[in-house]
Amino acid sequence: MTGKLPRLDLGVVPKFNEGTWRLRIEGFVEKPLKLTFAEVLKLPRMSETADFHCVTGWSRLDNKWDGVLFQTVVDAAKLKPEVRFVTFECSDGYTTSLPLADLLAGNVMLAYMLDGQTLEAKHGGPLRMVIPDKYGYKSAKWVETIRFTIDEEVGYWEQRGYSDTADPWTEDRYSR
Ligand SMILES: Nc1nc2c(c(=O)[nH]1)N[C@H]1C(S)=C(S)[C@@H](COP(=O)(O)O)O[C@H]1N2
Ligand SMILES: [Mo]
Repeated sequence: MTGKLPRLDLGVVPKFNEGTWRLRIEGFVEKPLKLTFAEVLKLPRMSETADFHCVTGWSRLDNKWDGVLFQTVVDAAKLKPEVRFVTFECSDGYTTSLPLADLLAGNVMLAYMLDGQTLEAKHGGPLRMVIPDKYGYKSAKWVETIRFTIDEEVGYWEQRGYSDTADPWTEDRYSR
């Protein structure tokens, strides 16, 4: 357990330029979207307190996140019925993907605040995923593109041997 939220990423912290930043929602959707940060802030807002588990062993309890329920984005984009997976592309070049079904839980969100403050760049600001029931590497920081797909696009760590299901409760760390 660690007091402060430790940091783990590819070593680059992308700069946020609000003028050029867009959240792209694409793939098998009826309504592809390209949202400015201001438009993201106007979406219905939620907050939750969730623990965070990194596959390398540390956890940090009671992070308070503010942002948008992932289901809100799903509804806005109007998915085609054949969608089964979701890929997240981040501005540091990181990617990860999950089954759509894992993202419809009431605790899966896009976050732009942590513990009452604007989400710092080092923790994924301006916008990151928070998926409390998966290992940290599924919670993409600096999300830029959310793509709804039929087949899974295997992510960065998952290509390098980490479990694709990433369930911290069964200590499901590595792919078998
Ligand atoms: N874009 C991006 N997102 C990422 C990563 C990364 O390298 N790049 N690392 C992941 C891993 S392995 C973990 S444990 C968490 C760490 O989040 P934190 O740095 O805010 O603690 O971010 C995840 N999201
Ligand atoms: Mo991690």
